[in-house]
Amino acid sequence: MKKNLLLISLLFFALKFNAQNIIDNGGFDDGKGDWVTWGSDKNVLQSFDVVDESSNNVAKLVIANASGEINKGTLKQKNAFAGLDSSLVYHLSVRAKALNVADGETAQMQFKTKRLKDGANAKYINLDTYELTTEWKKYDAYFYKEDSWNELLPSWNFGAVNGDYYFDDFVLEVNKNIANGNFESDFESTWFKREDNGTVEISNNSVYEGGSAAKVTINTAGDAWHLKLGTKLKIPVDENTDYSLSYYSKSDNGNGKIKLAIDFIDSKGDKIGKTKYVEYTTTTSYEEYNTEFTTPTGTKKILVTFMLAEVVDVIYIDNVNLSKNVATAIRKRPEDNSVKIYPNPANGFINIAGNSGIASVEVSDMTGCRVLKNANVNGRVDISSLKTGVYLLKVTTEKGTKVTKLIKQ
Ligand SMILES: [Ca+2]
Ligand SMILES: [Ca+2]
Repeated sequence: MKKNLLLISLLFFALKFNAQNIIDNGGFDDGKGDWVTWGSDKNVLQSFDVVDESSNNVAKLVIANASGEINKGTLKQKNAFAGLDSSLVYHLSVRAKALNVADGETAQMQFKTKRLKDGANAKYINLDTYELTTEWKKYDAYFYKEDSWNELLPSWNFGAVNGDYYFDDFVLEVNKNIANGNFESDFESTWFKREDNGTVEISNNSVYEGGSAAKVTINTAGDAWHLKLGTKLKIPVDENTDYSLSYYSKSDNGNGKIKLAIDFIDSKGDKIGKTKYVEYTTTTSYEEYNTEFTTPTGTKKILVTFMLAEVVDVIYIDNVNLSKNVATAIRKRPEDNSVKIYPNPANGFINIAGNSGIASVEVSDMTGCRVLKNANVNGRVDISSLKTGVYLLKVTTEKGTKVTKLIKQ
């Protein structure tokens, strides 16, 4: 059920995204396209060409007479993009490398983007800088659209040291709504850490999914506030809405404690309401932990912090995900009292009648385990496979739900 919801929301994002051509010709396969260089210092940025590298077009920019300033070479899209949605996280990635860099020097690049308000008041946001190597490598950046932006102009700064800079496969896409919740890349620009009496790092070992997980080593037990892993970016949410925050976690000794804090932030950036705290104790194998909460009136964004210093252990966290709690919304469907079930007690079949169409019938035992699910019900359900006993029968109709006790004889 949860996977289906995830697929549906991903499909929704994909459809939404496909309607917007955010980065044009990011692979340079049609030449330069709408890519232009910026800055008039031809003495530093010598050339911009699209070159064929093993039957693949890539951008090549040559820097000479470098002054040490990273913004002396900029490659950017010609046209700003106006369609960003402040409720989504964006993931910008590019492959890059640098050749002919002098020994002892390091070529860097920096994601930089121009934000515009009503076509004026241009300001810039800089995300982290990234060190390039002589091998092609993918670099990632994550960001949210701030409410004050109307447009966004993706660009990359580089050029602090002399060399030949190569770029390919610029992609700007919608991300799941926790930036880098899989800890797969660019940890520093999306998560903050506090490291008193321990370390917070990215690990390639004991990963739940993908190549990396967050690893928190607690050397001295004490106050959970002394060791933290938290979202650096505030996560946009809707007010008065049910959410579900989930993650996978385990610990080496099986007693690592996690205190999760969720802070609610208003439009001015101030905390409102009470911080929601939930405590979990991990086991030695990965399990999913899930926290449901409702955003107070006035909430614009949230911050999520894992606090982890109460017990000496090594804790791993992976796949942090936030989703609107559709399951809760379904549970809150109105009761449909027109539904009648007979006979009850029963042993072979039960009949279900009501004023609106029946979508599904579920039977659970008294411990909550589902023992029977039947879609496409034509008013009659076979319960002969159930053991004698008391069950809960849930009928979902077009109007709502009806839950009643069912006795199998
Ligand atoms: Ca290409
Ligand atoms: Ca991962």
